[in-house]
Amino acid sequence: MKYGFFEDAKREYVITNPKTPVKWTNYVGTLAFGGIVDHTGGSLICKGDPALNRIVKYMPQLPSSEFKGEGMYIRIKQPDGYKIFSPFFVPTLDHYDKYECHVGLGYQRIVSEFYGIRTDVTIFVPPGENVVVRDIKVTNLGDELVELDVVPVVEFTHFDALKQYTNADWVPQTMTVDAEKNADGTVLLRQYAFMKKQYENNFFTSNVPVDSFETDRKVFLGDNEYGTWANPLELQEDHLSNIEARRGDTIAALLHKLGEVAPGETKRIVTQLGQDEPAKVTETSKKFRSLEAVDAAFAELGAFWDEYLSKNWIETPDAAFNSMVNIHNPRQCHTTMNWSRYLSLYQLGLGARGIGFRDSSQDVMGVLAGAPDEAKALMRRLISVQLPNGSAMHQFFPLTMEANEGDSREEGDKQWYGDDHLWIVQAVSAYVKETGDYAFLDEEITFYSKELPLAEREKGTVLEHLRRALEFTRTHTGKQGLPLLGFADWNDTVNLHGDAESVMIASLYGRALLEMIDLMEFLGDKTSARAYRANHAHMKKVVNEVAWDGEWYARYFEEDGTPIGSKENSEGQIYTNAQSWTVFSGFADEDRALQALESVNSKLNTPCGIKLSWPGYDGFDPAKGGVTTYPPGAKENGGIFLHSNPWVMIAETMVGNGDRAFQYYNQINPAAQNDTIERFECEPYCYPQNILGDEHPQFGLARNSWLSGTSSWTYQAAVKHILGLMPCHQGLEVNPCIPAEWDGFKATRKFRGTTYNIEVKNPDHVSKGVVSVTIDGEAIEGNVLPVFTDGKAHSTEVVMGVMVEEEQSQESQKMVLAEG
Ligand code: IFM
Repeated sequence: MKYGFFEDAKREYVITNPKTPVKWTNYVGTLAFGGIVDHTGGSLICKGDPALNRIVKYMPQLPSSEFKGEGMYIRIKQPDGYKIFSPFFVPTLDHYDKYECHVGLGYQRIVSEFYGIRTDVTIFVPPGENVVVRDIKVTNLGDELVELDVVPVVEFTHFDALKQYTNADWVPQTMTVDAEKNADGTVLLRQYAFMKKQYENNFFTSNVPVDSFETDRKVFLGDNEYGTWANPLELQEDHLSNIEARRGDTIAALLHKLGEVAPGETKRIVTQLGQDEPAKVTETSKKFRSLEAVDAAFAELGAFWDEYLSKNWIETPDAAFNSMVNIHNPRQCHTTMNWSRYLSLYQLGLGARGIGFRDSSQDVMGVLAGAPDEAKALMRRLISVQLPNGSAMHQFFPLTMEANEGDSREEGDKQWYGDDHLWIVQAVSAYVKETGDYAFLDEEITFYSKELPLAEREKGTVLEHLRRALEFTRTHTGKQGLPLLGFADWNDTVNLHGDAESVMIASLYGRALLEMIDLMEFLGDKTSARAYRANHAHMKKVVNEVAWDGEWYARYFEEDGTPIGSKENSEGQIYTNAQSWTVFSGFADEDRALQALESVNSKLNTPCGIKLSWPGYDGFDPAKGGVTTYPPGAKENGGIFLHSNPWVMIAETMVGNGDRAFQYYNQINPAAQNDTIERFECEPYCYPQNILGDEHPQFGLARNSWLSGTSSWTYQAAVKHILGLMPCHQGLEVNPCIPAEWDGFKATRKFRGTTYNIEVKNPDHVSKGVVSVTIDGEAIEGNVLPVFTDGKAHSTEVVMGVMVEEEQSQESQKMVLAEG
């Protein structure tokens, strides 16, 4: 790999060349406290809400060579002054002998060698704490004594992130830093916007004596800021100014004089950047001055990931698949569950965004095995912004739980998204299947109201919330009988006016109904099961009568009945989601499913992934909305919108095409981008949201890494559908759909307290079909592993093979489960 390599044994990706095509990032901490650290040490840290409580000024739009948020300088004393360099390469850009950024699970470790000095810095948020720790070790690799100074620096932002960018004079007029010198020589710098003085203070401190400090960027850079971050003029002085800034661009720089460092000798400094109530800051800042506390916290972080990843471990013949499924993909799922679409180098994180109802409902499904409690807590918050009529607010701010409808609309347009509420049905269903926590369905949660205070809001059980979600869609249909689009569905950018209708919402509704039928039958509520089955059959009929276009399903209908995503259209003739979801919902019978998926393959697939639609709209059309603001091939306008790719993989497994499902998996696997990384540009260890499609001159260029529903769905496609380890109400179903050439695979799956050591054998080289299952040597009926209460590990052998006719027909019946 040109820029680095995977080191699976340490669960890291190691970047060895700092000049990556764009900044490659990692996440530390959680939304409660944490943020992004880039591969050259820059950081963007927030507490609780990136828009409303941002700590560090990270400007992604500045060139990659610029100082962003946080950095560090090392000075080597020389007879004629100081040799100054950044061990993070940026912003001084010196020649390095070694550069390694270890992208770890919840930590970033940067190891570099410049001018005979090795610097090894581990950056992480101790679990549950409101500080970022930078554990800095500096080693003299040379043969002679060197006199070294270490100067870590943070640049603060106004807490209201958007206000900082407005450049209003009153922002710098409020920014303040106070300094406290401790008896042991350590220094604590407190920073706040004036109105936060009594409420929350940011702080920056270290665990060793400080020679001097700086808090005013203008003084640090020098020469009226004609000094630069690449060469801060104040660093040529023996001491920093010790100024406590009372306005302006506030920073925190601590000059540590390490004195003489002998050959081979290492010195260690720990810095903390945190936030707390003013009265607690002094006490809080003491905790990680202790090296033992730092080491223990880092071990605790590792233990969290050990536990999280231990729920599902696989060994297949494909190393890149193993690496993604065992480490990087579940890790990304945890990150998306945490941050929703709120903070990355590409997501807004500034103004009215918050946590997305649709997005987070999908994210939840990616973490259920490893983090069920976190998932449940997030679902409670999501459900609490569902409206009494069953639809949902589009997003909410996590600090205030204030919810809103999302993007602004033109007068007369609908105020709701047609799909949001349906995703939570799938999320809750997946949660109870994974955990067996059926009591959650009885938990009472309020419905949202803008007008009523919390105590006066209507309450309903979780199950009631799900029922109302389905009822909203059942009762909001248009002339064709399909669900109304509202302002938009999953595709935010197709904004049709009036009573437009959506085939994707119909299919989402169909899938949600299948989940409810299954649940009702398991709970013994036959009446509800029957009613939901009738609703499913009805919508299936409508979709097949109205939306089948000959070789694929149309995607939308305008109010006057004009189809979109039909061969009648010259642009936007075919849309991926109308094909995958009609299969996933059980609406497409086998012939149509195969035909629709063939059309996806022939019209939408590229070597870089499946496009969302084709051909792209070539010019702005207010009647279609946002999709036409992009050039053809970009984002939702015929770009390779990765989120939609796993849905096709899933659909392919449902028709038994394991080879194609795996081909689709591989072509978007970022870990397999070795040869194309120069055009791909993004991180190889996480999925991006989009890749430019083949109608665009920069076909293959990826953007918007990390926070994408691609993560949860690709993980689900891989584990539940390709490997076929599918939680169901009765136990763990094993029904793989793999490349026929595989001899099989092994998996360790911890499910509802039982550990299954599973070996799947594929002697006949089929893609799908289970002919026998044994547990601890005993054959069982069917392919659902029962839940054991003995807490022991159970070894399971699954043999794949050609199914006899009767078994096959049972299998295809499952595909259209609702008909049963
Ligand atoms: O489905 C949306 C998501 O909610 C936000 N990002 C874009 C996707 C497709 O429009």
